[in-house]
Amino acid sequence: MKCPPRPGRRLASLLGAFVAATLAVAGTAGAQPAPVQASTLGAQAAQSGRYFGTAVAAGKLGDGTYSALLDREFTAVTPENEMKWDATERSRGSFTFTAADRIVGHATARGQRVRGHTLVWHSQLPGWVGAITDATTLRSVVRNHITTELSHFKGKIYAWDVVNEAFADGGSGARRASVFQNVLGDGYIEDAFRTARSADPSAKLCYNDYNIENWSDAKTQAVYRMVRDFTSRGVPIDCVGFQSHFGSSGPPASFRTTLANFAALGVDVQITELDIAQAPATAYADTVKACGSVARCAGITVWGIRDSDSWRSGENPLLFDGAGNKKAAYGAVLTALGGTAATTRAATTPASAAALPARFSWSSSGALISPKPDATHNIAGIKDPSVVYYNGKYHVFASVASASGYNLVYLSFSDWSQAGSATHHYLDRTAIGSGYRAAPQVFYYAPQKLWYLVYQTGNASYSTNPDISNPNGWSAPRNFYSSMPDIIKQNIGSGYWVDMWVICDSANCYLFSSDDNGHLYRSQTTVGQFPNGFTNTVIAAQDSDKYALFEASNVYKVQGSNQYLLLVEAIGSDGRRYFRSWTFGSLAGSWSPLAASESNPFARASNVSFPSGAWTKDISHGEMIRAGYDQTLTIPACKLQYLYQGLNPNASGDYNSLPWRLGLLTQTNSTC
Ligand code: G2I
Repeated sequence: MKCPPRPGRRLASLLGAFVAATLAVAGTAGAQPAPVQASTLGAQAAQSGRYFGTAVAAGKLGDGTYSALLDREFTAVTPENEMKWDATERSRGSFTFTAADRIVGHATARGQRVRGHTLVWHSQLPGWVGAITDATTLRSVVRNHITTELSHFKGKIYAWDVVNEAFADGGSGARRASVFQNVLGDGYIEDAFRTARSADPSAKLCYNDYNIENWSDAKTQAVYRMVRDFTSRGVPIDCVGFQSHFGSSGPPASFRTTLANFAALGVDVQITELDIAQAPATAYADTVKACGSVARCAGITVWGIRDSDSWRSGENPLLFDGAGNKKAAYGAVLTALGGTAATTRAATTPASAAALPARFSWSSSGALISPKPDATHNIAGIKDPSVVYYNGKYHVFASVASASGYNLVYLSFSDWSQAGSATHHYLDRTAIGSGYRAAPQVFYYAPQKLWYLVYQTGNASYSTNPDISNPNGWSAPRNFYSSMPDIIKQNIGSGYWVDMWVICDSANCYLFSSDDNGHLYRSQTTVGQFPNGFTNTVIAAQDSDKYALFEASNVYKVQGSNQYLLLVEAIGSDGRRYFRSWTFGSLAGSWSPLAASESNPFARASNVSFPSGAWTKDISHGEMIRAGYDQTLTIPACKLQYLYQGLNPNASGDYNSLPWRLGLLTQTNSTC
């Protein structure tokens, strides 16, 4: 929301004499009691919401030392060989799951998660599969293998390694030659993920590989490009497994960066087969810390329990010696398992199903971000946030407002508990300049490798920056339109042209805007022409009650589905701000109501619980925490989070001087 001021339905509360409002900040995040160190790997990892797992061999479950360590220390298991193709479908159509069932039964009886390993892999593949030369036959064989195996274990598997080691070693970044690659071509990986999602929609679906831990390696980059392509096109992938078979020097220095960069694509990351030659304590600790510093690093699996259980037993690479004694690396791991809280947001939603529920409920943080006035910025409110999670950090852009006008601010932080202490960079000190700038929207425009900041200046404007973390890198404002499109002039009445929003599919980019007069507009250009060429402006949605379709629209792609989500801010019968929602199948398509009424809102004070007394009754202009950060504006289908502006309910006075603060909603009725 923006300047200039205007009365809404909240005349009574907003137009009274200005009262200097003191905002009672309720329950700001942080300040949690220090956790007590647990005495086992699994319990310690659980303190930050992560699992700590091991590879398990069915044949060793009868070994008392082995199973005692397994049951005591680990909260997840991966069958080391028992779910592989040569163990499960030795001849075509004839499936055996006996050994795998033993492991799954042992784990589920003890509440341990199971990682399914692995469905499509060039190794440990029976000869009859490798001998297939006909694509139609092989495709149906692969689909049948995946579907049969996933159906057998349905509901029991936390995450599947759907495709394993599909990329070649060395500097080529090419796919590895295999019967799958050679006969089916690149599309086999995507097909495997789609088949897996249909067979067990409740399991996370991972791509798993080794030598992808060093960020600059060609193999890492190639896998990253594939995952980015998958997430941008809605191919169902939820996680990437980094096997992490390390030499004695441990993980590469860039490992944390690699994990963070993959996580920023909107997938979980997992360390799936960790072992380190000679098991140096610091190398293990470094690996664990890399995971602990990335919120979406869901857990760590070591590839075996005792050195004698290891596939590289000559290198003594594990946490227990052959007799089952803890090695030095064990203590280092236990200590390093502190780490920031894990958040896993991956969608596990079948592409065909309705991805979002028809009702929503939320819990809110207290006010997390407040203005930080300085000598030259006298600021009353911080508003209209846009946010992306990129490179291990949340990057927030927002309007800063006072009676003298609007400009923009930027802050970044790695965890919401640090949001309040982040430095505020005022963008009027950059080439963006002073004067009226408000309601920013940020995204990475992948085709040009540039960040875009879209905002309103009276026109729809934008700046670009090659580095989102450099506030001084933004270019001077440029306009998307030469002037206000005619259709807006004809319909705006006494409203204001506000809240520009860009989203692209693979062919076109769309620019949405509102007029505070009941109309949502949409213009269009091609991905190739963007940011130029926005034409064909149409009314995308309208309401004869302008307060019911007021402003602050967000449009998102829902990950793993064919749905788009539209949110529009409305002013309720009580004068308070809230959001209505609609879905649609294409960006230029027509909308169907989702949670679109005051009694069934997307987000309104009535479906939000607050920490200790509602610090706001308005749920106003904000941004979803996205699954990625590019121009497709992809959001997860589950566990939604929404950064919004709220306000002390007792505040009143000049609209531009109201003390808006930013808080975070977290969905509480997610079904996945
Ligand atoms: O190679 C290390 C790992 C790399 N990533 C994928 C993992 O699945 C892989 O695990 C290893 C197992 O730890 C070994 O136990 O995969 C090997 C096969 O590539 C496994 O070795 C096999 C032997 O080659 C077979 O001769 C043996 O029958 O283990 C089998 C069962 O003991």
